[in-house]
Amino acid sequence: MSQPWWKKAVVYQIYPKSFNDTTGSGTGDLQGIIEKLDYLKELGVDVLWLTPVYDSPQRDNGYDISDYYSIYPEYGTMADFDRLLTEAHRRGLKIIMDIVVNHTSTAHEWFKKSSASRENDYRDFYIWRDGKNGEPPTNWKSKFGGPAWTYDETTDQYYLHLFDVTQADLNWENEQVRSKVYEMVEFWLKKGVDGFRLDVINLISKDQRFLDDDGSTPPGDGRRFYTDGPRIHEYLHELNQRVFAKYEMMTVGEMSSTSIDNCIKYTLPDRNELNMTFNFHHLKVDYPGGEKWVKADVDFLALKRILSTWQTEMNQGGGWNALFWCNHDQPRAVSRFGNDKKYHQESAKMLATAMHMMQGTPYIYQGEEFGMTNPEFESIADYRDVESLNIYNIKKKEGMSEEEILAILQQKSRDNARTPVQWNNGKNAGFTAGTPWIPVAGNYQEINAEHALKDESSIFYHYQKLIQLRKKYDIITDGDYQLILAEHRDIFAYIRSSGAEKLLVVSNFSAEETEFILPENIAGGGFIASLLLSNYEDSPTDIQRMTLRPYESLIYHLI
Ligand code: TEU
Repeated sequence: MSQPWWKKAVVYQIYPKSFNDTTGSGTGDLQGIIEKLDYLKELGVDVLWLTPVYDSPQRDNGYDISDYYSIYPEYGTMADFDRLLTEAHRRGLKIIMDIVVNHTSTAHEWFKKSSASRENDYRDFYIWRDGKNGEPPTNWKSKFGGPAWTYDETTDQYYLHLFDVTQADLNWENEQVRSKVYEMVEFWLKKGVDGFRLDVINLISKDQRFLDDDGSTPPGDGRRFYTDGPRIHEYLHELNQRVFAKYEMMTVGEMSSTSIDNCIKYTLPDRNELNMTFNFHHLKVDYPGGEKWVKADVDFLALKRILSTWQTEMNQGGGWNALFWCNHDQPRAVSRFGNDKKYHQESAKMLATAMHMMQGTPYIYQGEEFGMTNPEFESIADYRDVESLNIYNIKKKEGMSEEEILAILQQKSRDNARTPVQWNNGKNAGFTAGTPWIPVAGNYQEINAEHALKDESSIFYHYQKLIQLRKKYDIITDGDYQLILAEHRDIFAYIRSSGAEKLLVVSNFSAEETEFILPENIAGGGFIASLLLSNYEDSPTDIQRMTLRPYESLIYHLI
């Protein structure tokens, strides 16, 4: 069965600000990406996802766009972008852009006009409402802390911002807004980009009654009262039919606090909305009661249950998952789910195997391919992220000690994934000749790309092999998924099956040895098992009963 190309593709996410600086500005740039294209080709990825490179005041590192049609000057020029696209395509690499159309920066021309008076052509480009007895229109909270409405004295109304106060939500009810967005999307497609990651796209439709949050949202589900809104599927289908349908391209929607039913609807091919979705439920298993800003351990059984539910239900529903452990908003995977000290290599490889052998399109976040870790910053002066700095100030006001807040940020801050890519053991890890916009992690002399490339047993080459397996075995793309040993407290194991062919993927998520016994209903299958990949040199070949070493992770082909 011929599958669309993006079902066999592997995507590499680039956060340009921290990727590679060629000017000495301390900020990464587009030329810096061009200089690493051969490295990415060597890894074997197919698509590069660039987080926003448009002009922006950089309050939220580009997710606050002030001009969709120009490049943020520190990253380079439109000519640099065109050259990057050409050089990537020349190497058979596709590029998808990050579009942020739930909101713009308040520095965008549209917002400047909209906020100038109550009566103008742009007023309804954003969401303005009267206050209630001197209070905001609803009790909604910004994702970055504080109220989601800000009062504007000039026009004596509040505007909505689900994120930072400088990120004003667009009013998608306004057909003019939708037309402007579709026009912009097509501008980039006509330049030759190969698709888009759509930022918090399930927030663009708001229930026009603007009801208060009544607290009924189940913990851990974040903001269900304003996600997957009443017209979301209508808007995505319109965007698809007006623009996407005319191009051979790929789309992935970032879905904040969403549901499986909606993600099946977003990605069912004949609904013509999106190709795949990111959901974050598996990345909230260390949010006790849904609360992110506390130090907490990972709930491993919940992690396995959630990953498996999304595998089976999206597969049965005809949907398609984006697979990922980390991105620019999440802590580094090996620090969060693995062991970034004693078992750094073994656990980073284990996480890669566990994620990449599932059904979906895998995403590798810059530096993940050689095991970059959380930086363990010890001072608030090292942090840059607007969300983290807001939370720091809020917790301080609430009386939390500096030490406790810093311990929480060390574990949960988005800056954990935003430190400069560690290219080598030279000054600033080879990221910049200048002063990096954010400190480099202290372990760059041991953990860097150059060192990984010289070590044939490195994490880099483990990722390279996983990508090669995906190209070779259709079962990874098409096979069904079945979790086994669901209650095992250390092992995450699953079976992929396609007819008589199976893959057995077994991962020890603990730092202790543990016993693996193949379940009866599989053991008697009369198959021959061949080991396809391991993260240890001498792994067992008899799969009936195995003693797994710390973070040992194995892929067997059963046929
Ligand atoms: O992220 C959406 C979002 O909710 C993030 O804030 C993230 O899930 C949260 O911080 C985890 O606690 C997207 C972008 O990926 C993020 O970088 C932007 O800050 C945000 O939207 C606003 O555009």
